[in-house]
Amino acid sequence: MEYLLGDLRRTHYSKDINPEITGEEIQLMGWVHEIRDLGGIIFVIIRDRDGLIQITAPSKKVDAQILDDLRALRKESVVAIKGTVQEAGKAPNGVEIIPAEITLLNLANQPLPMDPTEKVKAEIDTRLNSRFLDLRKANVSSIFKIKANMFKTIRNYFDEEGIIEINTPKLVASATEGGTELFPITYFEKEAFLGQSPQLYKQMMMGAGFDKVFEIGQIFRAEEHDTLRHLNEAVSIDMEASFMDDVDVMNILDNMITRILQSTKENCAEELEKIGFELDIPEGPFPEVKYDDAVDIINSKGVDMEWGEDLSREAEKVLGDTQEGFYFLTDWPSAIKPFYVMPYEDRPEISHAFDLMYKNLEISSGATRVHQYDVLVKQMIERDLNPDGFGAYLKAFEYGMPPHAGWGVGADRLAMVLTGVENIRETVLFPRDRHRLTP
Ligand code: AMO
Repeated sequence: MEYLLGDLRRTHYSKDINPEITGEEIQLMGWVHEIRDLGGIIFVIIRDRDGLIQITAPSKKVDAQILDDLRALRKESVVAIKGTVQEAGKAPNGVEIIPAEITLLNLANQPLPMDPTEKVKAEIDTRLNSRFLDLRKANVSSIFKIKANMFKTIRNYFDEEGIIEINTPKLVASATEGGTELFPITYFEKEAFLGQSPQLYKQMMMGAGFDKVFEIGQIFRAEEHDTLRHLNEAVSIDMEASFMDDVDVMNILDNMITRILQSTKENCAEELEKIGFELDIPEGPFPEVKYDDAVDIINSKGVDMEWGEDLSREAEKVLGDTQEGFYFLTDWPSAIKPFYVMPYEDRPEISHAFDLMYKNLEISSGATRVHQYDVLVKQMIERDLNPDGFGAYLKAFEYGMPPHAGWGVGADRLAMVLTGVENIRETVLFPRDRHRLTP
């Protein structure tokens, strides 16, 4: 029989129960991780968000009713357990609970669609299909604790730098990052799209006089390719700052990433241990490789690449192999960058655009932006875009737009670096890819 919560309230999380509180009566809430019935003694391991704790019920010491209640439990059921703390060297946290009252709050069906105790390894698809169970595993939930710390560090850093958080629309009327990657939707009688990037809005906020802004939000890309680093819905950390250029915002990005690496190491030591990952913190500013030089390096490694092309996957790999970790790839050809990127004055075929790479993974793109109306319209036309479709954006460039620069970081890709996972799906609670729209 299942009971309601009623007056039952947790007094301790598993992590707060230790030999120092021996003898105390506590109320614990959690999931049944494991049941071992040895006849004369029953062991039940209870799991909560932060860890495991052992319930020990010797038949000589506890009521027959308690023993019956424990025997009736099934794995992954939710229970409230009242009991007394006792030292136990071999148990988790060096303690065990002698139970006085068991309340079954929710009984789990059996068999389970997957084993959340890490004993049986499951394929990523099986895991994602039952993601709520998969997320009960300490190594899996650790990834999200590290990601939460990452966002907290970013918000603290931006706050210190006077960068204001904004939220911009995700239902939009035009493309920003190339038309082929757009998800069309029906917006009443009009056609609309899911936003690929807050690019146009963060730039308009420069025209609004907000000086420095950031946004952490969903971006949607109708990417056809099914890779370990692409999602159709990702989270982007976007920054834009007035009266700054590409070099200024690269410094901000470098500082932010370094802060995140340090804070992960400091605040998430336990989580890193649970996932078995050693995080390296690089010294000094990230090195810079100019696109011109990258082309030479890539060709010298036996991968053909013409000047003016985007890097192929092979090119990213061989270039990444020449680098220790993070590096900036700068001075990209203007023609393969979006219309809003500022070309060099003295060499307009290259632009003030950069990518931040981690080995062969692109983490961020950014640039000095075009802030002159005429240049912006010209660059749209050169890219076969109709300026009429960008009326609301262009208007902001006619009435006082400061020079500005910014970048966007793929939050899920950055989380891959922090946790060492190879598949981006591992860093997203409920990933959206070419084949997955549920759960
Ligand atoms: P870009 O298109 O390079 O630039 O995107 C910025 C960063 O977002 C991440 N990203 C993705 N992550 C997972 N799956 C995807 N499909 C995906 N697409 C992008 C990457 C990438 O580096 N407006 C510019 C940014 C700017 O200039 O401010 C933009 O969107 O890590």
